[in-house]
Amino acid sequence: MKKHWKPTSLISSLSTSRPWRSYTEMLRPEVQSLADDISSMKTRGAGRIARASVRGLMITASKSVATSRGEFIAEMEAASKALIATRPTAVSLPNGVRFVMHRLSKAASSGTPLQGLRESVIKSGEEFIQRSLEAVKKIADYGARRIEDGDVIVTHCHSSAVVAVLKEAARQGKSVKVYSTETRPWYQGRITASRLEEAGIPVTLIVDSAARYFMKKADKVLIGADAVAANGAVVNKIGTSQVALAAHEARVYVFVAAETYKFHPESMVGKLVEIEERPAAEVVDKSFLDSHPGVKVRNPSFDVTPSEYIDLIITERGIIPPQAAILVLREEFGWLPSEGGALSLGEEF
Ligand code: RUB
Repeated sequence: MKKHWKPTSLISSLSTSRPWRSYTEMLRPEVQSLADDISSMKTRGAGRIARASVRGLMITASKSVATSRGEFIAEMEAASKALIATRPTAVSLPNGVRFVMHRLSKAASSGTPLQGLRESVIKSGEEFIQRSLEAVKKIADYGARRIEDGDVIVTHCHSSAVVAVLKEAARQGKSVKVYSTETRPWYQGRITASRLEEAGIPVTLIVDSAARYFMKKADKVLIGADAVAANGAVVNKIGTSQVALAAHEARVYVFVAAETYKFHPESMVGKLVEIEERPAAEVVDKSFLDSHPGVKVRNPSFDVTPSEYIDLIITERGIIPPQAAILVLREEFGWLPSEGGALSLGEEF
């Protein structure tokens, strides 16, 4: 089944800055190594990095040797800043950290003693992780209902929410075939392909540039998200917007699987999602760079797909059209203060 469309654009900003090193002096070695794993993409995917960061806060709290509430809070804030700065695009990460820090800040202002503050971090961290895992299960359930028996699905990168939807559809007895783009330069498409293979779902790995070639065979595109903006635009792995564009041209549905903690609160006051730019050496090897000093290499890690190229966003609260993203944000965060548009670490998740 095909659909109608109209185009638009959304501007995003690019970042090459890596400010997180400046916060690391106060980090415990275990948390430092957890932050390194996120930054080097050993831990990757928006949901996983959010849960890992929250675990980083829990470790900081449980191993803290702070002797005063002030010292403890300073330590937690330094860890928060370092963790948030490891990867700038996935908004799940600051949202996860805020979830915990907001509860810490509330406990601190109500006079909770040091041990209670520690417990607050551990308890709210466990709650976030639990909610996050449950959200993926609900998305799998809601998303699978939108998959029809016999569907051919194109996906890009590796999203655990997408894999969960596909596995649930298969579990319900629906037969699906998947084209997984390999996803240069990190080849996350191979992870998707192997997860689907393990689940017995027929999968074909294709090069990224073959997405349009295979689109005519597809019924749906199913992708994950690193951030969802108030206007319904979706930020996901670089190349997603090209896949969506090819789907749009071929009138193939584009579905996004995204937990609500990937919705970007500051986008309600016009803040752009920062697009991470990663090292050139991820694209070509060092010997090429050394022997071709005149060649410039760019490596943006994400891109923005405007809402007009997206049909549905599958969240744990239900399935919404992208234009309803603002309603989800309002429900989660209320209206943000307009001045500066900044959300402090203490704001509600
Ligand atoms: C991963 C990516 C995924 C989203 C959603 O990028 O773009 O589609 O993060 O993943 P990277 P999930 O590999 O650079 O982290 O559904 O697992 O949260």
